[in-house]
Amino acid sequence: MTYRLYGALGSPYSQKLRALLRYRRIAHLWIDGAATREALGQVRAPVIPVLQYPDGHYDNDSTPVIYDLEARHAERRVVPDDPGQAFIAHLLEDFADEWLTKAMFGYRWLAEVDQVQMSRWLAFDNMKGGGLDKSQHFAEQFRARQVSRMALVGCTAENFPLIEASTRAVLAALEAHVVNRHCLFGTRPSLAEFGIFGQLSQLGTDPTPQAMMRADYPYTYRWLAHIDDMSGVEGEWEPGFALVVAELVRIAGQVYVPFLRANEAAAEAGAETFRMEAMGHPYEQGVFKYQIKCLRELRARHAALPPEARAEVDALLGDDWLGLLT
Ligand SMILES: N[C@@H](CCC(=O)N[C@@H](CS)C(=O)NCC(=O)O)C(=O)O
Repeated sequence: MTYRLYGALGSPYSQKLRALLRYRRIAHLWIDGAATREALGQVRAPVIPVLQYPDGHYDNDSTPVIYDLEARHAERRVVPDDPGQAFIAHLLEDFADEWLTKAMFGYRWLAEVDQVQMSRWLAFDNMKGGGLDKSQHFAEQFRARQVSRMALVGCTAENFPLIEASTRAVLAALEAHVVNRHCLFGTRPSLAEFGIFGQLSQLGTDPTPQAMMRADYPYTYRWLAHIDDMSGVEGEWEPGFALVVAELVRIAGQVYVPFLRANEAAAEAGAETFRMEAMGHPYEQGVFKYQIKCLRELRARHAALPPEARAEVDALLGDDWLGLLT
């Protein structure tokens, strides 16, 4: 039996894993709609994408699944051979999964035009027909549910200036790079490109951010269509850290580092919420346990770096990151 990937077009992490399976030429079926709801019953945390393996077992949470596929399939791996690059690729994938996702959720559910358009498309995707009235009824319920969850993930109007400023900085860095080459660590993609693509794929669909990308970052907008299917790409890792990698690490150092630090400190103090400043903007949110796990994993991977790679990575990370990781 082949892999079965249960997801949704409107799910950034589903897009991430689907593009990765395509690049790695890991045969799979893409399944969305009602069947996805059944697959959610097969896993502990009810989140998509859910991957069913050839032996029939199910798993989810895209990052551990990506590392599991690295161990099971030797061809076209997405973790760079160089340990320093492997660490930075993990860090950038984590930044996309845990911070850029706030742009994805914020742009989708803040403005009326996006709420209406996207709730209707997501209902349409989910129901695969079933009549307009029924799908629009479902759309309204889903819209209300998602809008009610915005504060939980920090996507409030008060926090959005920081989310937007950091997202535009990421898009500007990519725009300067993708006109020269599509990948970050040479001519083959790493898990970082798929993490970033997953979140930006939604900005490239939703009315407000799509217009922003087409107007201000047209090549990054088009780059999304390339990363979506790289099954025909044959490439190489190249040593060192490109300018775009240094820039993305710097931006993550400005916004994701204070976020992770404040979240951890609040949790340790038994507080329910935390407040921080970054890029000159305020940000406030409830404590999130999952990101404490992400921070611990970053620290463990940093500590496990061999000395030579550690020196190269630390030179790239700079004080912001080093102050948090060590
Ligand atoms: N860490 C998970 C996050 C997965 C996730 O949050 N998926 C969203 C859709 S993109 C979801 O299923 N949310 C649950 C919900 O909306 O109830 C991963 O990387 O796979």
